[in-house]
Amino acid sequence: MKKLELYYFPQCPYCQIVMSALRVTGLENSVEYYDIHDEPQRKEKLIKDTGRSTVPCMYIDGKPMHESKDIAAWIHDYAKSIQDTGPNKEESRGN
Ligand SMILES: N[C@@H](CCC(=O)N[C@@H](CS)C(=O)NCC(=O)O)C(=O)O
Repeated sequence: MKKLELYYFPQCPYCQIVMSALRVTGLENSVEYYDIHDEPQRKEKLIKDTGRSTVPCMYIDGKPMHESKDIAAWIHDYAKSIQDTGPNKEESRGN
């Protein structure tokens, strides 16, 4: 499984798009959530890493991805890859 970390805040409608994708794919419990309003140091890290302050931002194995639609599409692809190969095998796809 990949390490997934979502930087968000609950009232953000774009974050809700990502949360919804996590819910429908059953991945909502596979993510660490960081509310940037509760944890200002996370917002500082986000700006340092990406030069942007907007959420949602999903760190995938430490690599940040912005844009709710891109993140949601990635989540659906990832969920499918896990279904197709099993949770411990996705790293070996294509070998
Ligand atoms: N196009 C972006 C929009 C993200 C966005 O505008 N997020 C707002 C919250 S709803 C934000 O982070 N605003 C804070 C800022 O601009 O610093 C997406 O779809 O993810």
